[in-house]
Amino acid sequence: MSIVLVTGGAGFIGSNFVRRVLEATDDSVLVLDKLTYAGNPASLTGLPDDRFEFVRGDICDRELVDRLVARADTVVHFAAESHNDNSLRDPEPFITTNLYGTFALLEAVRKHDKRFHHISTDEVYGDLELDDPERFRETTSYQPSSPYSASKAGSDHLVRAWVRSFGVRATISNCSNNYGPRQHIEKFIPRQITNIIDGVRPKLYGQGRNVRDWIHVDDHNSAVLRILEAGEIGQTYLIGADGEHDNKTVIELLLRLMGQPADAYDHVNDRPGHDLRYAIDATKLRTELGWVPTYSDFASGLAATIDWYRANEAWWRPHKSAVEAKYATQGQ
Ligand code: NAD
Ligand code: TDX
Repeated sequence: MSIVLVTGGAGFIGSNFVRRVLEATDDSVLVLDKLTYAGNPASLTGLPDDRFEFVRGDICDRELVDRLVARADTVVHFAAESHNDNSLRDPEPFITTNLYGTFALLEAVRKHDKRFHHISTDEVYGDLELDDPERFRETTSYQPSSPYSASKAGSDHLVRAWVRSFGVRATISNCSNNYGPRQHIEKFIPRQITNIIDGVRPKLYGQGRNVRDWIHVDDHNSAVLRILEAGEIGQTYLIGADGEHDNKTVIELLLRLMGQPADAYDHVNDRPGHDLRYAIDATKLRTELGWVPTYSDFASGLAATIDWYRANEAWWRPHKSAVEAKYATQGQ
């Protein structure tokens, strides 16, 4: 049995990862999370006391990070400022947390010689044309567009530099857009689900031709566990499940699944610099590590996600009005 330190474990993907580790392994989990607006303690209820510990703190706090890393066998680093729209309003926390916070963790795993896995995003590669036959691969050059994706790109470069210069035992994964339970309602899919529950028309940025490559959060996390088991130190693995859909199609599908007319949505102001298309080629992960996703049907994954938001209104309701008030100031 070993101890896994999970940064950002009260966030969307991190909290689902914590649950998966506790269910699928004998390991203990130590979460370090600052509980920003995006962290929700309600995502970590009902976990076994003898194998789970929560520490509220900042990944930029080097003394705290050093102490927690010393206790762990493996560090899985999810903590980040994660929302593009927020990074356009106020980039500073993205620079602090995503860059300096990753640096603080790297220095600690270097000192204590701990295995490190860095969670990153496909957005570091910029965007693709709609008709481009190429998809992102591990060899695609970095071309981030937003302050968020630039800060994640920088954090990936830090990890590679610490591997090469200091022999840190790290791997990186860059995943496409996740959906599933416990995703903050500022994000596209849960924002629209909770709008429809509230009788509010969903909001589509611009014409909605932008394509995202959707993957269920459990498939992302099964890939991360596989990389921890069998990934090669120093390597990057792209995670994706061939789930490309444009935003208009996703809104129409959500409306249909929730019993509404497919055209009952509003076009709102587009995101400045809005990336057109992301698409992942996960051949390396599939062939070298034998990973396969389990959610092959997007509509049924979405239906289960809708059920989760319907059944867990107490989880999201306290945040809804503040999220919508923020979007309203931007005509979104
Ligand atoms: P999230 O915003 O839901 O959660 C982030 C968590 O990190 C929150 O619990 C927050 O409190 C915590 N946090 C933020 N700043 C912190 C700090 N300074 N110290 C400690 N904790 C801090 O994000 P998410 O969607 O779960 O994303 C998790 C990771 O996965 C991020 O690194 C993100 O870049 C990456 N990622 C996300 C997606 C996606 O579709 N959501 C896709 C690919 C990669
Ligand atoms: O109300 C909305 N209407 C809309 O049309 C919102 C909130 C979004 N959108 C569009 C913008 C994007 O094209 O939907 C798409 C998805 O938007 P987000 O959920 O904000 O995700 P995205 O910007 O694609 O980034 C996500 O995937 C990659 C995560 O938030 C990142 O953390 C991850 O790195």
